[in-house]
Amino acid sequence: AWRKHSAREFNTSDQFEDAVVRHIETTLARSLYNVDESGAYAGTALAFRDRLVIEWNRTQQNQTSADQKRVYYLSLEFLMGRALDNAMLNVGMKDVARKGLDELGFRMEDIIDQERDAALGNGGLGRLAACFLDSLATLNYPAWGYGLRYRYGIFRQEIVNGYQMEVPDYWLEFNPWEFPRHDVTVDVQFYGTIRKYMDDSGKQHTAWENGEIVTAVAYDAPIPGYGTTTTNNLRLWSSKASHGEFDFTKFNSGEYEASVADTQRAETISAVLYPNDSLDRGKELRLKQQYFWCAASLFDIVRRFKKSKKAWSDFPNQVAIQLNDTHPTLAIPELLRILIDIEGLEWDEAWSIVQKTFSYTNHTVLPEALEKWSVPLVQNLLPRHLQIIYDINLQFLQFVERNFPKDRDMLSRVSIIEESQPKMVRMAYLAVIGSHKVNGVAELHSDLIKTTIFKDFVKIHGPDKFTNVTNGITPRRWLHQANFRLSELIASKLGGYDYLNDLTLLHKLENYVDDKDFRKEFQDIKYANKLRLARYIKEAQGITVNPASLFDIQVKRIHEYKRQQLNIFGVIHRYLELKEMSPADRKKAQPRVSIFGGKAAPGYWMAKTIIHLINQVSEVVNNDKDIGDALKVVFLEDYNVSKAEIIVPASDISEHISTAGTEASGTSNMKFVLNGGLIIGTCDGANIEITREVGEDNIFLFGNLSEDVEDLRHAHYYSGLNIDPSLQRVFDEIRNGMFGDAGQFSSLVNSITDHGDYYLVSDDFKSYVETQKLIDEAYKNQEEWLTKTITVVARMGFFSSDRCIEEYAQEIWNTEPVVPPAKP
Ligand code: 26W
Repeated sequence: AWRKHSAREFNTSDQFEDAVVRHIETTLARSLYNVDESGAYAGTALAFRDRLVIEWNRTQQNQTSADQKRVYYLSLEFLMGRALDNAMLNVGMKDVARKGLDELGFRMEDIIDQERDAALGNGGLGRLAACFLDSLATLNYPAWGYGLRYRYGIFRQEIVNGYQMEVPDYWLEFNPWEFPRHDVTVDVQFYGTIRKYMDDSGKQHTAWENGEIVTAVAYDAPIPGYGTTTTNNLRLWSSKASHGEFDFTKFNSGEYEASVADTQRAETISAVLYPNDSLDRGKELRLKQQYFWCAASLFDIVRRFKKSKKAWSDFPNQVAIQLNDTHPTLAIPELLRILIDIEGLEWDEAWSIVQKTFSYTNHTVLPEALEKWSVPLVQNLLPRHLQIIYDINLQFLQFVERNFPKDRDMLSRVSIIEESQPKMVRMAYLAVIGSHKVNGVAELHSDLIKTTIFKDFVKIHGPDKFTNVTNGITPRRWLHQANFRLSELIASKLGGYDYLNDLTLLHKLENYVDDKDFRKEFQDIKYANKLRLARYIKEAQGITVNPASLFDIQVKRIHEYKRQQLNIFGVIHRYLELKEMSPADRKKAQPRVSIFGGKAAPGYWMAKTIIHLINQVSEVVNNDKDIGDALKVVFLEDYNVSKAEIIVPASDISEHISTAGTEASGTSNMKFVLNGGLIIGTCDGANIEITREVGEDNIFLFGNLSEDVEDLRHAHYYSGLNIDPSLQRVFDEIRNGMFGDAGQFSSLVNSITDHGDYYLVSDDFKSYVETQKLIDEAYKNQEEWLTKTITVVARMGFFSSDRCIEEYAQEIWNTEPVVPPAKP
């Protein structure tokens, strides 16, 4: 009887309206009288969700029977943003929905705007994970993401009197995209004791017992590919108290309050995303999060593998696990524990399986971001894992000793355990040793890790273990969705949207650089995008900006190494120059809008000071009657993924100006250029490869090179700084109170003048300012500028995350796509 029925999909706007109405009335039990925008959003989301779910089920069944190697992407962060627009475009029914919504009396844009961002990430690393999920599905790879279902994502930023305030982001009130799987749970243990014993046959065993148990509950979200029916799974774990016998005893013995407290303690584990994006603070709760998520994911992966009844030696042929930075490194000792303690494998066999299964991506060389956990902390929380880590270390150090008997210091340098007080577990070393491949995220970065933090490991394991996979971005969200008119224009010239599945096809646009109509249309689209951002700035920030000005944008997490301070000092310099000009000269100057956005980690004082300075400068400059449109300064509150979709298409210039050697890759640089914006940047991260692709004439590079950084820092220390008079004037004006109470900014200015200028602001200031001058000049020649912007778009094919995923699949995972099933 089941065969006669099937779930129905809408295909026309009429059927779409039916589905919306049905969901509003029944799924949501809301009245159809005065449905508001939030109701229309809910109905629309549920209608599209139905379509996704059908493909999702088919994909999962098909992948299971295909019996191929699956990829598991373990990431503590997935910065997904909104899902509805993406679902509509991937399913290909956005126009149908637009018509339907119109007939119901709603504007598509307003409905899309109802959705809250899924902001389960800090920045680059989390957004990269989201782009990778999109590419994995689009390319039909059988792949799952595993993460944590935080009740609170990254905080919402409010600016009050120029200062950042953090407001909790409770985002789950209505989330139609997730499916709780109350039947998919894993019990995870913490603390406890170790018991060694011998069985009847004389075999040695280790048991980890008497710990505290917390239950992980799976929440799944569908990840649709573009131009394919493949719909993969993102599984996020939520923590809750385990209701084993222990708790019931408590209930029965009248310890009700204690039991409720246990429940809350358990729920705390997945409560909140840590908002640090580059500082390891070594908090116990963070370690708990990491183990909770690794243990639940590994249990789930092993459970799935065991259903296949294959031999353990087949595990690495069925499973590839990618570690997104060191956050999931505990998965390495956890898999060993499962294989040895629970499944009874011998060490050597288990270790060989582990190494073949894991691979590790490094995203930073900043020393303060490299995770280390104190041995006493690990000993207490995960006693068995600490033993296993020591065993790994012992085997490894014996190997090193045999092979490098002459290098006396080598052992202490490469030991997983740092001999400090207290001792520390170096997670990056554990990740390197437990993986078969280690990759950096841009060429320069991958070279740097081989010569700095992992230098010894290149000698020990050989150079082939280390590789590069330059980051990429999904052109679906970052062009087709964020800049639909440009996507449409490109499709009209390239004969359709195939380029969204093969971004290298963009190169054909070079044939149209001289096409008058095409140029006009391209320029109109950029202007419309700037107008849209100008309207948003007016609405959100109350600042009027002229869309004909040069839009100069720097949006990213606030960090000294990213050097927003260099940018704002440059803005102050420009302001001082404008003030000195005659009104006639000021009229001739190229008008500019300097736009900033980004969050500071709540405990990162210097970053917060930089935000404060930007806001104070904005206040002074925007209210200076002499200046008018010649310069406006905007700090956009609460930068996030959905705001990036408005900001990115609207740039003329974007800033990627990190101290050379510090930004591993950067990915927003790629987004801006793909949308026809040019870059001012340092020779750092992926800027270098962007230059290789677009040509040196189409990017504004400045500043010192990474190979000179060490010497410059050394020189600061021994011979002092060389502060250009133009920068000195900026400091003088800040210290004289031009931007309010100077005391507020003294730590920032002094970090340069008195404390070694670690990020080389003084060394790069002059060339930065000169390069900005070149930009003003170049922008005046609008025809040439337009030629550059079209050319760079045509040359961005390399930076699709599809290309990255193919590289991971071939060089690291050794996996093949699964052909999606034909529609029934
Ligand atoms: C332990 C605290 C912590 C948390 C997050 C340390 C470090 C991180 C991340 C690795 C920070 C991050 O997002 N890194 C960025 O990763 C992007 C994707 O590869 C790169 O494009 C950026 O250059 C890099 O800063």
